[in-house]
Amino acid sequence: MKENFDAAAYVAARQQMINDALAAEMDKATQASPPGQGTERLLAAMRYSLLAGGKRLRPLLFLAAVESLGQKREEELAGYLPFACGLEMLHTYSLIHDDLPAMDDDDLRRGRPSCHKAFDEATAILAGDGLLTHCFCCLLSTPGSSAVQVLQAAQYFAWKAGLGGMVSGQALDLAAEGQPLELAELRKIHASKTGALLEAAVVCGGRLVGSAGPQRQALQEFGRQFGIAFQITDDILDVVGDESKLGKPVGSDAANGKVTYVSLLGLAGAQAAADKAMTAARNALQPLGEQGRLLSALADYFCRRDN
Ligand code: GRG
Repeated sequence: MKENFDAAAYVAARQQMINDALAAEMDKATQASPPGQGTERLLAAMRYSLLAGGKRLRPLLFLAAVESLGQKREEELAGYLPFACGLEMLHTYSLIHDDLPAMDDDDLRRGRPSCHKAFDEATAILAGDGLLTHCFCCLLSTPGSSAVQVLQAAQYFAWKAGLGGMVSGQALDLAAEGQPLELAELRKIHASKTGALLEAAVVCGGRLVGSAGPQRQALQEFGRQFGIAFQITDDILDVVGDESKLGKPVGSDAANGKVTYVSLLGLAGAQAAADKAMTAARNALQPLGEQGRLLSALADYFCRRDN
């Protein structure tokens, strides 16, 4: 990584690469799907949510791990884009389902009507299902690494996205609704619901380029701590953020009576907790030396975000 590294320019270039790959993947899937009115509507809803912007944080972290730990040149990243696309598909499915009336019941996502508002509930459920399942078609078609490495990374990701992480976290969150929560319980919910995918994105990047042992542990701890800092920043932005930049209303956590880091710690306390987690994330990367600098710069960039 160069001394005068420009994080904003790096992120913009990688986001472009990821967006192009996602659009190409959806074109390919459209060509291969059985034609008809039903699939046209399903694919339109999948595209609507997937190609609606978003920070592309999980694929960015994944590619950064591949790039720095595997010492890959930019042109070699093409071999890892299917995996990156799969990560974003799974994340987008979780947002579509989370916005449904039976879950968080949110009308806005990524600056426009959420999927079930733009289409209808049944189509939004199917669009989520389509993205969740197509994620694994993408992950398993990653040509950059050996078949064994790809299988092991995909299995790890499936666990973290499901019972070992996000889906269980969502279940814990639903069960906690309306209950008084302690900080430790809140951390546990978010470590699964939000943190597990972020952690898995980094670890899978490392696994695909052969990182193991202490390297893998460093990535895991970095992902875990960054996940905490990211979630706290999300809670802070829900209080002090700008709706036009966030693409969703601010104040929704308080309006829905949600326990957050801000409601438990206050704004200053939440900021201090985010800073502490970021320091721990940077420290976790120390054993990687120069190879940890890109991930550290990305984490800093996204914890100073305004959306
Ligand atoms: C429905 C199984 C299921 C799970 C949903 C991730 C999740 C679980 C719900 C999202 C709720 C939420 C807003 C959590 C806060 C942190 C978070 C994951 C924010 C959204 O991720 P970003 O900021 O979104 O990366 P973009 O749009 O930039 O991709």
